[in-house]
Amino acid sequence: MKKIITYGTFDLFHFGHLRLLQRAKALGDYLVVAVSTDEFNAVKGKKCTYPYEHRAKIVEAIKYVDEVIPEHIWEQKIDDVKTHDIDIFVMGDDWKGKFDFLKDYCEVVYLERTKDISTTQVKTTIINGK
Ligand code: C2G
Repeated sequence: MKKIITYGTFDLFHFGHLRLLQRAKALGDYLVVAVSTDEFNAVKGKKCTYPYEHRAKIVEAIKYVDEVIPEHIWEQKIDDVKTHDIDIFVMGDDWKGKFDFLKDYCEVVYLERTKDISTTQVKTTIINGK
């Protein structure tokens, strides 16, 4: 069984998130998603609309996702890859190169980011009412 892992905040879940998870799952048989906790998002400088519990439950409900774990710190990735026996680490290509150190432990794949959608854009659209 080929196991995949990816990480993210997944706030205000949108089509870009869905396409990332869909393409990540297509690379293997089992997809683990590490969802950033509210505390870790503060470290990332991200203010979430939805709390961790809600973001994790929404991601867990996505048919491509097999398991959700919390992302507490930047440094947990090597342990996660080992603990979950991961074959492929996947991120959107806005992170290209940032996690190449994981190549010592698993395959690293950066998938093209979906254009013209982001959590920030969703918020702006709602605020501006258009
Ligand atoms: N993404 C995408 N297309 C978009 C928006 C996001 O492919 N239009 C991808 C991102 O590249 C990322 C995933 O969806 O792989 C989750 O995006 P975010 O929730 O913004 O995650 P981020 O804040 O980048 O957290 O340790 C890694 C971090 O936790 C990543």
